[in-house]
Amino acid sequence: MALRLNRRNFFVGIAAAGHMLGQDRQLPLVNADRLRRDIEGLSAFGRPSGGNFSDGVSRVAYSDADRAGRAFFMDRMKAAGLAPRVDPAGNIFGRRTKFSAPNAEHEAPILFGSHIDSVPSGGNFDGDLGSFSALEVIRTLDERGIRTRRPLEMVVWANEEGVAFNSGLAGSRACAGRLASDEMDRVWNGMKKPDAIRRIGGVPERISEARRPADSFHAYLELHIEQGGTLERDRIPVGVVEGIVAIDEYIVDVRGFSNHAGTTPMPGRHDALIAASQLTLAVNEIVTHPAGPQVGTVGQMNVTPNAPNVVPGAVRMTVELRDLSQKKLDQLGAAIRARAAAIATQTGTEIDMKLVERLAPAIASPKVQSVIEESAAKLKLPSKRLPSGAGHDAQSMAFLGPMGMIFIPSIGGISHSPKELSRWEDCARGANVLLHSVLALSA
Ligand code: HGY
Ligand code: MN
Ligand code: MN
Repeated sequence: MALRLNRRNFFVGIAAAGHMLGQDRQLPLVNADRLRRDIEGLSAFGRPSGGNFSDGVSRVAYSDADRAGRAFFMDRMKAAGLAPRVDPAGNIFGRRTKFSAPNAEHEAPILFGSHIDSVPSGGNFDGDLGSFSALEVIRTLDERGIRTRRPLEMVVWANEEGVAFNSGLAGSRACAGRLASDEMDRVWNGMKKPDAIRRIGGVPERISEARRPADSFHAYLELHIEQGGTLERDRIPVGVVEGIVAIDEYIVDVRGFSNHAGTTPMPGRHDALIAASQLTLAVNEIVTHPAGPQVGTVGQMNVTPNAPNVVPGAVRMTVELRDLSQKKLDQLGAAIRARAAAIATQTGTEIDMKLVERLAPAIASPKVQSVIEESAAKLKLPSKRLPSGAGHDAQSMAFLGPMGMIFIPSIGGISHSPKELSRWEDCARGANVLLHSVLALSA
C-alpha cells in the first residue's frame, strides 16, 4: 500500500526528523559518507598486501606508500577545486578564498589540518581523520555557498610521526622555525634527509622558506582521534584539548664486546644486550616511581650482530619520555642517565645517551577551546576538556599563534596499531565540530 502523506504533514515530518536528530536543519553539516569514503580510499596506500581496512597501514613518511597517499590526497583536493601547494618542507597547503568581505584576502587565515603519514603497522584514523575532515569542511562550505570573512587554509603536515629520522613534527617544525641545526645532515635507513624531502616534492635547499612568521594565521585547529581511552570511558563524543605533552627522545648506544657464544664463559662477558635490558627495566622503574601521568617507553632496539651464537657486542635503543612538565622530563632524564652509568660499570660496557628530540609542551588557546566547546554545544554534543598524551603538529603551531584541538573517542583507547578504530558517526561529529569552529573563528 502506497504511504500517502498530504504536503503539509510531509514537511512537518521532515522538520521534526531534522530536529529529532538533534540538528537544526539550518546548520551546515559535513557529508559523512564522503568523509568515510576518502579515509577508506587513503587506507589502501600502505595496506598490508592481501589485507583490508582493519589490517591497518604502514605509510611511513617519505616512503613509496606516503608518496602515493599524498598523491591521492592532492587529487581529492583538486577535485574539490583547491590548488594544492607543496612547500619546501613537503607540507601540502590548500587555500580557500571565497570571501564575505572586500579585502578579506589580506586577513590572517584560519589554518586547519593534520597529517597522513603513519607509524609502521599503524591505524587508519591517526592524522587521516583531521586531514580529510579539513578538506570536507571546505567542500561543505562550497556546497552551501558560505563565504567567510577570512581565508581558510587547510594543511597536511609532512612526517608528523617522526619514525623517519627519529624526529617528529618535521614539517610543522619547519613551518614554526623549530628545526634542529643538524636536521638536514641526518641519515636514516641509508636515506639522507634532503633526498627524503625531495621524494615528497619538497625543496631542501629552500627549507627555510617553509617558515611562517608568528601570527601568520588567526587560529590553528586540528581534529584528531584521542588515541587514549578517556572519552570512550566517559561516553563523551567530543574532547577539547587543554594542552599537549612535552616529548624527549634519547638514542642510547651500548657498546660491549662480541664473542663466541659457546666458548666465552659467563663471567667476564661484556654483553651489550644484558646492559640494555637492565636499562630498559630501569627506565620503567624510574618513570613509575613515584606514580604519575608521566610515561616512558623503550620502543626501538637494534642488536649487533644479532646472531644466536654471538654475545651481543652493541645495542642501539630509544628512550622516549612524555609529560606536560618539561622540568619533570629533565629530572627523569637525569635519573636514567645516572642509572645507565652504574649499569655500564656493572656490566663492563660503555653507554652513551644522546637527546635527539625535544618537543616542548603546548597549551591550547583558552579562546579557541571555548569556540570548540560552543561549537559542540551548538551541535548538541557533550564535550569535556582533557590533555593530550600524544604529540601533534598543533604543538608546533602553538609557537606561531593560538591553537586548539578537537578529539573524538578511540575505541578501547587503542592507537598506533591496526586495531585503532573510531566510530564513523564520531568521525562525522568531530568534522562538524571542526566545521563550526572554523566558521565561528572566521566569522
Ligand atoms: O607519537 C605521537 O604522540 C604522535 O602520534 N605522533
Ligand atoms: Mn597523529
Ligand atoms: Mn601518531
